[in-house]
Amino acid sequence: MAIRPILLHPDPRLKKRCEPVETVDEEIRTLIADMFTTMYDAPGIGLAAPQVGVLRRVLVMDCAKSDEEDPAPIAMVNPEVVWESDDLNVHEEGCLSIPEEFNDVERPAQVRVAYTDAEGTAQEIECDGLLATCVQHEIDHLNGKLFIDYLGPMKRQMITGRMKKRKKEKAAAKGTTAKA
Ligand code: K1U
Ligand code: ZN
Repeated sequence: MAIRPILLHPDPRLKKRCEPVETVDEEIRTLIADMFTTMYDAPGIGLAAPQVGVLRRVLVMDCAKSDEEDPAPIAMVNPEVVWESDDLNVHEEGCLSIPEEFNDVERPAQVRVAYTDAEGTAQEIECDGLLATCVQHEIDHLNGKLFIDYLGPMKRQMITGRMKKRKKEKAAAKGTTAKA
């Protein structure tokens, strides 16, 4: 189980719609295992495949509330929101591809998601609270959408400007050139 590098915004791969997975095979199971390792190492509560440069419809999450609570890992292949509530919820969101930036985002408070699990079995789950926020954030990644796309253009441009600067500084420290 390997830690894979997480792509940082702006990167054209984070703006692409990802391709569905046809068969949950060993390659997909290795991707899922690596994504859990990468997410826990970051640390984060979710991670989508495009964030590690793989443009397939795969995500992982663990929204367990605290270190005292048992881990609650969930891997989803080809997730689809099949129902969403009319009532909305505002939650502060962060993103491992946009570190150190946090903003409130309004989304449906509850969603029902159909997906295939790591064994290739069809599943359906009803999500609310942080899990509902997180699963919608991760499914957005699979459609090339970032949480900053919900913000006004001024806020979005400010965050993108700060990220470009940080990427340049990081690349300079490593002696490489920042892409995008
Ligand atoms: O998709 C991602 O970039 C992961 C992101 C998921 C997310 C967080 C908050 C609201 C919606 C979606 C993160 O995990 S950011 C890091 C984070 O939230 C966190 C990190 C350590 C402990 C607890 C939370
Ligand atoms: Zn994210």
